[in-house]
Amino acid sequence: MQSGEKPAAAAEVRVLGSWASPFVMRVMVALRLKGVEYELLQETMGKKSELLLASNPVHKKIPVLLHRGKPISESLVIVQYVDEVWPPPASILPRDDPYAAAIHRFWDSFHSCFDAVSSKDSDIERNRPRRQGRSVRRNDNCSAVFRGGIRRVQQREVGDDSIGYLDIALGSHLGWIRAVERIAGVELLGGAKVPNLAAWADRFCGHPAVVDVMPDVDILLEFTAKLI
Ligand SMILES: N[C@@H](CCC(=O)N[C@@H](CS)C(=O)NCC(=O)O)C(=O)O
Repeated sequence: MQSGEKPAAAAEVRVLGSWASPFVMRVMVALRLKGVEYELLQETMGKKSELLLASNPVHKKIPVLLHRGKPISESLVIVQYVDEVWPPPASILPRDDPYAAAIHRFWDSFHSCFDAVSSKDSDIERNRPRRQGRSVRRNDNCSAVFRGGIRRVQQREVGDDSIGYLDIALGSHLGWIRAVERIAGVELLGGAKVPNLAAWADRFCGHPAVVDVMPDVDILLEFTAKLI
């Protein structure tokens, strides 16, 4: 259990996941924003528990949210479920503005480009140094996509440090993006190159709902080294 994780009362809310997964992180951040207590059931890398196979028989992937025993899969589906089940004041998607909510959902559809960087089949994770630079360059246009998405979330009022759906969808990848920067020796989110984006990333990582679950880069690097 990561520091800060709270055991749920009678395990009403459980998350099948792993501390290192950006998709699981989305769920943990959403629950924390809402102040919902949950229990994280750590899945072991390379193995799938009976509970996971029974709860997500279609994709067999984490995260799965178990709410009073009922399973829900797909991180962003879970984030929207959490937003609907647990009431404001913390709202994840704009409640009274369907257009703004649609824009958030539009931008989240680009998250898949980050999967290419962090998936276990990527050149980076398979430690193919000559191809790593190419992989990162190919994925550098991700930061352009990222900027587009973040521009949308930055249209909130000055001084409003709240985080919402798109922050969660994109920001949960920041730990791995920083790990990739270190592995490949490139700067994707550097303050000199993309100052607004870097400021957003720092703000997201420092948010009380995020700070205890955002994995430390050194620990992610150790974790990656064990995989390859
Ligand atoms: N689209 C899924 C992606 C989930 C995903 O890729 N989870 C990874 C862990 S980061 C997983 O369970 N991998 C195991 C596998 O692919 O068998 C979501 O958003 O929940």
